[in-house]
Amino acid sequence: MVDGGRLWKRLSELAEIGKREEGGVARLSFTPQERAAKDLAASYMREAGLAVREDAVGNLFGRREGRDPGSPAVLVGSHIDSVLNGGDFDGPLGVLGGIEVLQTMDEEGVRTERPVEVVAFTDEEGARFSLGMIGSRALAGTLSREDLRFEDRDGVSIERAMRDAGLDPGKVGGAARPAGSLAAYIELHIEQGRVLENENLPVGVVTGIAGPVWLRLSFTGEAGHAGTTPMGARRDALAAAAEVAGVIEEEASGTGSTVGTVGQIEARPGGINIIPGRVELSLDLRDIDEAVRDRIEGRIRARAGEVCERRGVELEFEEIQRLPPAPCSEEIRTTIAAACEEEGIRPYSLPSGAGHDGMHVAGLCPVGMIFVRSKGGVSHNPKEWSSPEDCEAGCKVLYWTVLDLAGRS
Ligand code: HGY
Ligand code: MN
Ligand code: MN
Repeated sequence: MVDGGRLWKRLSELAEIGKREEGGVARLSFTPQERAAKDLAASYMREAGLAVREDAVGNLFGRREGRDPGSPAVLVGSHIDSVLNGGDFDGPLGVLGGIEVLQTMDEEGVRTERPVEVVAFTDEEGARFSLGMIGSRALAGTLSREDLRFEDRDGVSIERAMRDAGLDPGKVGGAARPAGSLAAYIELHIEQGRVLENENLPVGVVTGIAGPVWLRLSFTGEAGHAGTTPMGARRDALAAAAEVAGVIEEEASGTGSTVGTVGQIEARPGGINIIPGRVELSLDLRDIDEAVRDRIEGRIRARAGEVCERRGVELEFEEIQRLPPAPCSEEIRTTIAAACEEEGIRPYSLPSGAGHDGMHVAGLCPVGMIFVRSKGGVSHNPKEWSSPEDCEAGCKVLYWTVLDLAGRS
């Protein structure tokens, strides 16, 4: 059966890569830290006896053949890139858990009908280029050359970062997997919420993944002298943005299921004695119900327009991404629930507020997710933590699920 000690040791080793002095990890896509993390994961894949390869966008795969090598593969995976101040589990648990399952199968001589692959997707978080899920988009064949124009804070585009990492952006189309080539995708991930902790459960069955809309709001007022411009004669872009941020919080709080976040704000010219003339603000708006999300988005757009009209500030919206909520496969949910019972765990279903690569892989095959309890629900924070026991429990549920999906022979 899976070796929870080996999984925990590998989680700890991977967590050292990109470790920041102030705590947390930073492994942004196409950086030396992410490269080192992929090299370490590749070494674990080889220890597990897997055939290791990388595709045109840097997705790292480990493959174990089945009795019927031509049959659609079961794909297990997650990501090892992180947010700017990430924790040790968001992503790595799913990649290392998948490797642990395949290594266990190899050590126990388990044969399956289908091939099984484990993947570490490139740039799930979008922390560097504000797009995200580049690897799973490419796998699903939905990553366009246009998408590669997104730039990081230093003005480096995805395209340039790929070239610097030795990849050819012109070949990203080659990463697409043909329809029918995958039988199922299953991801083990930390919950990043408090539901399982409140239910006193180590593991949960994910029902679906909330759909995010990411927008960039640009406010254009008029820069001016902080000392000589009367309050009534200003077109202060930052004061307008601040009022709109309050509107976002108020509207998103109104439904009980929607979440709205302003994660980035930039005021220019940025002098202490200059009234800001331009402000850019990000909006991350999500709901498991697309109609509710889009209704709230409409209300935010309307009210933001009124605020800016009153203040004499121009407002532009740029859409960065818009993804529908992704329901998990009923059949895979049933399989995961049976695996939970196999481990003596009460099956418990819950939605995912966080986005995951499965939202894109869902375009190719049925997807399922297994959640592991997060302490205090904390994530995207160095304090993110799940216990060794819960990680092992999640990996055991993943093991039974993969055996069922891959057809143990
Ligand atoms: O943004 C998300 O929900 C995920 O952590 N990438
Ligand atoms: Mn994640
Ligand atoms: Mn994350």
